[in-house]
Amino acid sequence: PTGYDTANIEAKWQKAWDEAELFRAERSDAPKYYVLEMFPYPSGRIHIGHVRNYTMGDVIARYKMASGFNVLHPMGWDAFGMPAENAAMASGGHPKEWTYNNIDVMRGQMKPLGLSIDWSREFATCDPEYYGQQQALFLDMLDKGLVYRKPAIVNWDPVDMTVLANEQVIDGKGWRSGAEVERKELTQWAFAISSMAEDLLDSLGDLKDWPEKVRLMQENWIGKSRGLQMTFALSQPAHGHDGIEIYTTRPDTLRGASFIALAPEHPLAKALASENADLAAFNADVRKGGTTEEALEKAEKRGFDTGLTVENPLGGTLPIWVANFVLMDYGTGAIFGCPAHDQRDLDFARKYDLSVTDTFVALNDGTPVAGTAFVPPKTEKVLWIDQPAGVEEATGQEAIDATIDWAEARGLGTGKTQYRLRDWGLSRQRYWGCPIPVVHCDACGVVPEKKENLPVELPDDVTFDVPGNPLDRHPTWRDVNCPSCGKPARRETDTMDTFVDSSWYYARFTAPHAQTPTNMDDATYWMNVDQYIGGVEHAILHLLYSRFFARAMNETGHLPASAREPFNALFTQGMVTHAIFQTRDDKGRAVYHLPEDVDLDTRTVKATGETIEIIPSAKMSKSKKNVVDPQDIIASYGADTARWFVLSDSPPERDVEWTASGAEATHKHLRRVHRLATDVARADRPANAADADLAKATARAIQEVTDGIEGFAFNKSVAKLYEFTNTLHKSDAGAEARRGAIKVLAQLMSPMTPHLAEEIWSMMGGEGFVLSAPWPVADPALLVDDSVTLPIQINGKKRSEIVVPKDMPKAEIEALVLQDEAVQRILEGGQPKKLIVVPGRIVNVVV
Ligand code: ANZ
Ligand code: ZN
Repeated sequence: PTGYDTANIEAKWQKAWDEAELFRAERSDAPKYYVLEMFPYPSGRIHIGHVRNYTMGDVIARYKMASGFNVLHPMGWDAFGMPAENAAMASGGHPKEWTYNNIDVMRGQMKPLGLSIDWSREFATCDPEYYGQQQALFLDMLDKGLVYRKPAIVNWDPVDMTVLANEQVIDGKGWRSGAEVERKELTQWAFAISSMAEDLLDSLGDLKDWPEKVRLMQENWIGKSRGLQMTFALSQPAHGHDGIEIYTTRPDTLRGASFIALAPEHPLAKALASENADLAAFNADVRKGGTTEEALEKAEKRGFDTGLTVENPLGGTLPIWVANFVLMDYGTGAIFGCPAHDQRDLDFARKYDLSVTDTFVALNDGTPVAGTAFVPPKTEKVLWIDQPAGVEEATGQEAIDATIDWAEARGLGTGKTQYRLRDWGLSRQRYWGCPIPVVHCDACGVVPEKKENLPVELPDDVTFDVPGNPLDRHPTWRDVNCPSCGKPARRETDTMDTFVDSSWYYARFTAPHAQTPTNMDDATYWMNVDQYIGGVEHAILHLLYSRFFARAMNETGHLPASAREPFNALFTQGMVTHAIFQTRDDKGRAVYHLPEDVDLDTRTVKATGETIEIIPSAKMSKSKKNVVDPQDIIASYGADTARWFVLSDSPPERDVEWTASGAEATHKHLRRVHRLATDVARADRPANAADADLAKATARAIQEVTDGIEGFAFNKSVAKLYEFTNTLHKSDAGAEARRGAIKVLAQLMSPMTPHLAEEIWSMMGGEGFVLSAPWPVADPALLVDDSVTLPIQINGKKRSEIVVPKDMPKAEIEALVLQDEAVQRILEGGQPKKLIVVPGRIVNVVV
């Protein structure tokens, strides 16, 4: 077949690449380049958004290969997690089966895309070979104190019977079950990520090739602040407490203190509750509702007056309340409420009729801001009212610093740097995760499993008919002998948060089958990831956890120090969107229609003739019937069309809208390129004057396409390639020159449309694979633009322009100007009064 038969062409080249093991990465003397896209969760099918993500990585990988780098471009599966278990509960299957089936399906969809992936390195995080090494890493971290056990207040989903991570709590409800989340105290494993807060914050400054917004999000998440830890003496000692230690980041507002609030889990609150049934009931009630800041922000502020008071060092006393919005694991679990400047405190004070005292007035208009919960600006000067440290006109920051000094001098408290970042609780009461490799022994306590017994494998024979963790009710799995004393003991049944799996996979790819978490030689050669690509939804947790793990792996001897920041460059890509086609039913509710069921010319539903409403560029969602399946696109147009489309039109960081007409147009263009190459291959035209012009256009195409790829502006590269194809089409150059230009076109297209590029390359008699040919370099001499466009002004108004060689003598330019049509029309056969040529800039004609 001579036409653009995508199915054959693409299968042929994929097979050829495979057989040549073109993408297999081995250590070598060549400089290395590691490109990684965030690995997918095997949810079922690949999505067109995945196609965009992997195509971007593939463009970089292929471009770097052609540029002489030894490229590592791996792929794997982030395969543990609740959806597998939920599917098992819903349909009676097994999470393992569900997961590996999905992986097979998705791999099967991914391979036809022709990605330059080293599939020999593929793994799924649910492979015992992977998670066994994760367990080894866990034990090494345990050894170094980087993971430990602590009582923690967790989000408890009473329906799924599991602890939820904060981000799994949405509006106070479990993300899967939708049940109202409760707070529960459990002994949990935690990673000591906060011990690295300072380093994680400082090093952000070195990540020059990360998006600014991601660095800022990380910075805010780490949330460093300097505040005051201060003790308020109890007016009357109670339950062995003489005072209450609070933490504040705004000691400058101490004058506005109107009450003390304790977390329900605060030791004093608990002690009081033990003899006060009402308080006990209040505390129990507060446990309903998540521990996320968002949940606490939204929940109605509620409190319980303990009747106790503290002495206010500024005079008088303050009542002690227990309040639902104070967290036990932040600061000291107690605060002073300052209703004048904190919205939560203000809501609380209004509800319980507590005083509101202003501490400053704005300098500009002098109006007090009481009752608006306006926090004194840190960098703007204000006028303070009776400020304890005696400041008058000062910024918030100056007042904070002065108040900390003031409190320290009086022995009231000490300045303290605090991070919002809390240690990362990793215990999950689920089956489909990496078992935590420890044993509980009555005699020895918590004992690490011996490394030679790893992996601690998940049992296959589990049931999901009842909620809760199947590992807990397995008849035998828990029963083991203590690794220390040998007596009967119990296995830990908690598994690890699935974020653990994705926190070190990039390191494992450097030696996916090593008998240790990594192999230092391989890790040292391949790390760091030179270019990481993924969705901005992972900007905070996944990246922060990975940065922590890279440090932990360095401290446990699994990564070199140079890999403590694992990702040199990060790119966050936009989504692929698609229009939603909707009508409304008689109740005004939206009814969605599949693209193939509507007629876009008449904007109607084909079957009923109803007029459709088009919502452009919407996020794809099954329920809105606007999902594009890559498999359909590949079947009708081929992978190269899908790849080219997702790169064109929009800058990679922005969303791109998928349209049927755009896909059609893309395919037409590629077919045209194919035909052009076929014609050129056959043509036999002698060399001529147009050859030089084509050589210049080729040089410019090389330059601009390369710049586009280097600058992550693939859409610009694509646009240039369209233009270059047109130039080639129109060119009268000889056959030899055209063949040369087409070969370069194939090379420049190869990162985006690799199959078509190989096809053309071989048509042109190119040697080996297009990918193995060195990336073309533009001849600098051909890039110099040696002609200029001169505007022609007649009596001060621009009327025309001429293009002339840069070095054309004035006299020749003058002669050309006089022949210009517009000039001749105005001169009507006469001579101009004046003709002034400013070389390289402008021509002025005065008549
Ligand atoms: C007095 C005050 C006055 C506060 C004011 C704020 C504004 P960031 O800055 O995010 O770290 N806080 C302290 N511990 C808390 C806990 N365990 N649960 C809930 N809230 C707590 O937040 C620090 C501020 O959050 C602290 O400063 C404290 O309220 C509150 F105009 O103290 B502030
Ligand atoms: Zn023991």
